[in-house]
Amino acid sequence: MADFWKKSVVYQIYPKSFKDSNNDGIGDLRGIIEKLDYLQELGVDIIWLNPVYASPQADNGYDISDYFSIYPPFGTLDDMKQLLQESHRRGIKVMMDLVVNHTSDEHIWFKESRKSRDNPYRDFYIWRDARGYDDNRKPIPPNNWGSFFSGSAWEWDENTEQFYLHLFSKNQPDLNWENDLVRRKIYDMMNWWMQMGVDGWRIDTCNLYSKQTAFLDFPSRDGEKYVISPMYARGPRIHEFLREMNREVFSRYDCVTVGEAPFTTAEEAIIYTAPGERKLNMIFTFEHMEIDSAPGSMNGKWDIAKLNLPRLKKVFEKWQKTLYKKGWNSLYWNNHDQPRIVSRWGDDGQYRVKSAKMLACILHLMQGTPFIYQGEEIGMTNCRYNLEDYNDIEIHNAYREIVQEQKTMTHDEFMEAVHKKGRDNARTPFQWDDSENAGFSSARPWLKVNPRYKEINAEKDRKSPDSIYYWYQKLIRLRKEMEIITEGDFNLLFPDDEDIFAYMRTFEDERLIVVGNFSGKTREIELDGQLDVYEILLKNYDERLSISNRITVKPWEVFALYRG
Ligand code: TEU
Ligand code: CA
Repeated sequence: MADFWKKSVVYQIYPKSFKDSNNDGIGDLRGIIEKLDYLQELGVDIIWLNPVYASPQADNGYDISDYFSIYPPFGTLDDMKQLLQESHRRGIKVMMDLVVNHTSDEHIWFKESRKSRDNPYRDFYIWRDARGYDDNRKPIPPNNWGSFFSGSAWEWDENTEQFYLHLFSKNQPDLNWENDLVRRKIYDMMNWWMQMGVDGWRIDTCNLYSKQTAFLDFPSRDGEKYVISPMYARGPRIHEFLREMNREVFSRYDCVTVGEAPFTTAEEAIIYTAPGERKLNMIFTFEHMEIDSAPGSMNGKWDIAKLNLPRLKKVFEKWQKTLYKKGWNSLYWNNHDQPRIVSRWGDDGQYRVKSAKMLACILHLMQGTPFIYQGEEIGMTNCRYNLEDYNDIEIHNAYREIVQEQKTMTHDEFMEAVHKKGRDNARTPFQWDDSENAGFSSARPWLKVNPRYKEINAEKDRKSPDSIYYWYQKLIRLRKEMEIITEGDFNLLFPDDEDIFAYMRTFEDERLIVVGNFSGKTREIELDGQLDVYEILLKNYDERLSISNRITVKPWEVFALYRG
């Protein structure tokens, strides 16, 4: 069915933390199969699986050593085939995670490539000579490019006396997309998975493949030794490559694609997602997720700014209006790289349920395809662990660089930032019930369970009609029932209000007004129009909501008014 993804809701599963079926402390494919009924009852249409391929797990699967086999603790190819079969039997499609900007350094291609300068696989990766040598005869990297995981984007290989490029960790060498054979092998691999029955792709760092092949320094700020530049995402051939990927793979199937596109603006998103461009169906933007990073800080995401709601609203307004009738938005608050939204911009204390519902409603009633990250539907929260409890390479590399080397943050300051923004906030085991390890496993999990699992778990939510779970179930259903949600336009209300996020959707004679309070304050608002013809579609307070032009909005309250 054309554009099925426009009325779909995607549920993102981080397999390592979803359900452990064989009690080794690691989530697995059979655990996901066990929970497909749960997902079917929630009403999700598509599952996005984070990488399940063979991997040494340096970056939890984003370092792939074999694209044609499953990471053994997750299961086997037969388990994957059964997961596809069982999902399809329930009317649920499955997207795989495509990680082809880089492989693991344990991939056979890289093992060969690093053997010698004239190895047939040498040109599968990006090798460059040292720019020179310092006084201690230490080789100097070819340029000042920085890794997203701290330090230089170049790693010296003693054996062949050259550097190789890695925009992420040194265990994730970048593939050379200029090499036609590399691209051919990637497309063949993708078609192999599509032939198995995979329904689409979440494309990791989809806009980083094309490099600035002159490999010149990027402009740097004072004291900035390594630069992570937006020019990473503006390589000269990126659109050619994505169009080629569409021609060689996507165009042959009725599939859904979403590209993770760091640095991309709303205007550029049209070039990635306009149907006529024949590239991707939608992209993940990072712009709204960077609102609470102090601008221009040398400590990047770890320098946290307070949420500026007017700025957040303007970002959403820009993406809604720019892509309207031109492209398509993905809609997300959470994923495996982001902290839990109810802790980040809601209230994970006394107003946890109300604020989680408010956040969900504001997101899901906009135009685009919503992505629910596992645990979001039951209001899972951030965790506060000690440094040694964390597993994430991004956290540990940043600690070494920021606290131990640059000393631009103290241990306590950095730990406070990890508790607020660390990726492992999203990666703690799913909280199924209040039994040991939250019902995730009877073995010690690979990452500690969030201690709040006794209070926050799926079993408890499914027993309570007013739970966040059933709120999400209703939002998912409304998307299928109400054309205004998928087709309507978007107009922001009260743009400068620092507490209230409100907007109007219009579709033919239909109107939808959504009002959310992003604060613990009680506020008064004035709504224009003849409100007595509106019905209350959703509200997160039990008390009767009297609809008039002057409305009192309670702490973390959200309501949606509809006129047919
Ligand atoms: O993330 C790409 C990316 O930009 C992130 O590294 C982001 O900058 C960072 O996580 C913000 O904290 C993708 C995957 O989603 C991520 O899990 C992988 O680590 C990364 O690519 C490398 O494959
Ligand atoms: Ca397991």
